[in-house]
Amino acid sequence: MLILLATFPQSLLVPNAQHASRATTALTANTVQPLSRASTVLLTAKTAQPLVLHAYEHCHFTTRTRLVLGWVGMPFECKFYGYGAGADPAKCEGRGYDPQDGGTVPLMGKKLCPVLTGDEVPTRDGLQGLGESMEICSYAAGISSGRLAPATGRADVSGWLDRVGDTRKALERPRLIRMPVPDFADARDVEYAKWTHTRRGFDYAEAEAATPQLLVEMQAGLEELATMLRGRDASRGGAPTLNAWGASVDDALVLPILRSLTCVRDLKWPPLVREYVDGMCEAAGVPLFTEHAS
Ligand SMILES: N[C@@H](CCC(=O)N[C@@H](CS)C(=O)NCC(=O)O)C(=O)O
Repeated sequence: MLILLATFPQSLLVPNAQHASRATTALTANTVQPLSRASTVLLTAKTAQPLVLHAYEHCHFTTRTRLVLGWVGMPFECKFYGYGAGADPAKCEGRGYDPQDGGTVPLMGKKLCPVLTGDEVPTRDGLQGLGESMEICSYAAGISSGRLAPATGRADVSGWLDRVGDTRKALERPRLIRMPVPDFADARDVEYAKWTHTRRGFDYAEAEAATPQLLVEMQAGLEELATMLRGRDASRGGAPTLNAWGASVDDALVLPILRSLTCVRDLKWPPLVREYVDGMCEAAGVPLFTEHAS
């Protein structure tokens, strides 16, 4: 009699201990199969692979998905890429590297994060993962037992995001590329990032030189945001939230911006807004850039 036992330690399925509660739902076991008259049995265990979020650490869209997956308690691993990996130097004026097999190119045919992969994740058009941050968020909230309210479409939220857009980009872009993150570990990653923005008219030196004025503008924006926080989420450490009923997708639109702004050393935060970014990011297990702010 031959018995093959396949075991799958929980630690392999649950890289992030805080998401352990949903780990077992990913594990399915086959029943014992008789293989021959000699009553040889093969006992196998089949397990779904853990969800993998293909990610850039600095990317707002990726952060949005990390927040939502974290809040709803979905177990996943992040796989980070160099920002220039998968960009084709022939199409990017010499910037980028590994255009055939870098980044998410083998999964999606192009370099773009975030992408969610896993046995159960719905894909289409022959792609190997689910792209688009809002689709990933909707999928996670839709299949999870974790609670997350949908977006409200609040006009003050979209208006605020629009109004602070230029200011926060000018503050965060020169600083994010200095963060010790996998995205910018290689000089070619930084070069690619700078190229993508400068060719659209962004000036890194000008932005850094304008820091004092940008800080004034951004601090006014944060003061305004403080007046838009209407509630707290008791199930997520009592952290402040945009809506009275607790965390919602509205928060997943605003918090990635605030998280990026933690790379700006001299930015003064209204206490409520700082509590918001600290508490809600911690509830999702998303680290801030504060330690390396410049
Ligand atoms: N609509 C997409 C946008 C994702 C996106 O723009 N991701 C950026 C990183 S922040 C990217 O991968 N860009 C590829 C590049 O710049 O080379 C989503 O919401 O997921």
